[in-house]
Amino acid sequence: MSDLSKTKESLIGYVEQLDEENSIKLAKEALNEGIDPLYLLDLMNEGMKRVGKLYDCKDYYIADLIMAGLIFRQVLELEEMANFFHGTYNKKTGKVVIGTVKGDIHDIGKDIFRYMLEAYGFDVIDLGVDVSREIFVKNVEKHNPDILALSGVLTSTVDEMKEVVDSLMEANLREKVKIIIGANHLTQDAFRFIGADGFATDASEGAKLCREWMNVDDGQGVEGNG
Ligand code: B12
Repeated sequence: MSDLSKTKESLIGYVEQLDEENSIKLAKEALNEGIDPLYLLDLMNEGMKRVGKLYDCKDYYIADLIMAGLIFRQVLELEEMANFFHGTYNKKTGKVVIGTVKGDIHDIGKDIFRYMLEAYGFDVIDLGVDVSREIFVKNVEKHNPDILALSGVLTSTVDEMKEVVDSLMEANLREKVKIIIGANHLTQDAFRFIGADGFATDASEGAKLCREWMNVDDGQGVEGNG
């Protein structure tokens, strides 16, 4: 890449301005030139945060959030990105059930976390978005996963995450599964209130924690990701 800091500023700026064509073009070029895909996602995320701030200030509207989501999704689905995440691996690290909790339809962060887990050799059952506590309980019962992962980007999802944990307790399933919760807004206090086993504000950190839980040493479990 000719000038990484220029690429960085340009990409964040294109996402912030909702410039679909240039965001995707630059992301593709950067990937072809060898940028770390995870670093690229961080840059995209930074652009999204700026979009969120503009929405907060009422300079952007809901249609702009939709557009930002579409741009991120297209970058996530670039062939170069897919190759990074969907390397072939022959090792099953563990089983994870994942979903975005009820009331929330944001799924980009959840999907990034899922792709990372898959790249690490986890078998992931994705329940999608706006998932009720009953569906989580049913699927923990059915699949007997090592880990249940809850995503909730809206701050209002803290209560719903706690309800999911409580419902698992009521169904006598809580002790059978580790629970990780993830979102930008989560704090130690929210984590303690919810009663999960771990939390992360970043997908990479979360994936690292899941590997630790499964006793996977660093450097193992990923093959074919170049
Ligand atoms: C794109 C977007 C949308 C899109 C989502 C498209 C999609 N397919 O996901 C759409 C248009 C649907 C949308 C809708 C709404 N949105 Co919105 N949205 C955004 C925006 C701009 C980007 C979100 C995003 O994808 N970011 C990129 C990803 C990578 O980041 P992420 O999801 O946070 O994930 C990271 C971490 O959280 C973590 N992570 C996430 N999940 C998990 C799970 C686990 C287990 C782990 C370990 C980690 C992890 O890993 C990721 C990074 O590594 C944010 C702004 C922002 N600051 O994020 C607002 C934002 C989240 N939205 C917001 C709002 C208010 C809404 C609406 C209520 C607007 C409305 N009036 O209708 C609705 C809610 C609809 C609903 N019921 O869910 C607010 C939330 C404020 C709050 N306090 O809760 C934000 C912060 C904007 C703002 N500043 O006001 N939105």
